[in-house]
Amino acid sequence: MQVGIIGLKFSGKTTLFNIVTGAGLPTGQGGVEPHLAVGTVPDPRVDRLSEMYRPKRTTHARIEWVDCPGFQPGAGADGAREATRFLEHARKVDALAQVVRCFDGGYGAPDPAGELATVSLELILADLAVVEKRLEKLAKETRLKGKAETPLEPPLFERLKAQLETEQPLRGLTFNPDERKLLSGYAFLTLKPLIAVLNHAEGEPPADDVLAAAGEAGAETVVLSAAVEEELAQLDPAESAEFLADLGIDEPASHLMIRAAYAALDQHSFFTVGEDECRAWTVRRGALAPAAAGVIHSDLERGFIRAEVCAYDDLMAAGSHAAAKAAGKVRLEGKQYEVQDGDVIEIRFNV
Ligand SMILES: Nc1nc2c(ncn2[C@@H]2O[C@H](COP(=O)(O)OP(=O)(O)O)[C@@H](O)[C@H]2O)c(=O)[nH]1
Ligand SMILES: [Mg+2]
Repeated sequence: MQVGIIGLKFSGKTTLFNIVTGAGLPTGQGGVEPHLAVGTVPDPRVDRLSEMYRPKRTTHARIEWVDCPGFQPGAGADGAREATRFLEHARKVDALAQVVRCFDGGYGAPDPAGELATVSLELILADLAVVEKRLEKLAKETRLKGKAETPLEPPLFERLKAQLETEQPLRGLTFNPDERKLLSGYAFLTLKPLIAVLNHAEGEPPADDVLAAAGEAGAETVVLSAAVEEELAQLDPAESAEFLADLGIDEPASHLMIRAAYAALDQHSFFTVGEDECRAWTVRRGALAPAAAGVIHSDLERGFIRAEVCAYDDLMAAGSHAAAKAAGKVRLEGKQYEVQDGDVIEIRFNV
């Protein structure tokens, strides 16, 4: 799961990247180089499973974060080049997290709603360019062959064009499964889930109209104060928890970001356990058992026979796998089983 941190220069992207990955990069540079780092997803359930099984390895789920190049709108040729670089990196990720500057910080009066609109327009125009190029190709194909190879495609792309021309993101449209399939190869930016990250000055929560604009722009809204949290993240956990409590912050920014990423991408976790490894895996909500098996290894999906499933809570209540089994809490599930958050799963397969 890859999340791209995007936004204008000096909005706090690199500061947020440091918080979620511990990368410790310098901030305040207006840097335009992309950075990639992996952040682990803390989950106390994995730790407790590990206490129960005492495996050689304990592996938490991971999210890859990309600190995408920032850009400055209307900055001439340099600005255009920066925007192109930003778009190139944003295209590769699964979800976008736009950092919005709500603090002054010496960069001028903040304009959060304006920043949201500016970045949104940049993404819309980039998608529109792709759609127009495809429509030109389809028109040529139709001229040469009398009809488009995939008759579904021209009306679909006309619909995309109409949406983008009214400056609306593509995620506002609904698509049937055939259309989704046709679109899957294009990596449209405005189809990616967007997390709006309101980066505000400590003690100055965002105003209602800013929250409303963020809610309209994104699937998820996160409110944080990046500079403060970056400092706290350098303290030891007990100290930082105390400071967070003093500041009235319930949950550290890294946790808020991870939860928003899971929600935006509609993901949840299941676990595998054993002497070798206890591990958390991430899969789309609603995924069936074979697809979940495929997250572990393609052989497990291909040769899937059955899944032996025990809910995490049942396993903990029973105290051991054997006790859970004796209590009838371990089920054998087939190919149609929809994996639930917290399922402890063993895949039976044959290849
Ligand atoms: N006052 C204040 N400054 C911040 C906050 N978040 C980031 N900054 C500062 O703003 C500057 C730009 O941040 P940076 O993360 O480099 O922005 P980027 O260009 O988007 O990567 C740095 O000096 C940060 O310390 C914040 O919440 N409040
Ligand atoms: Mg930066």
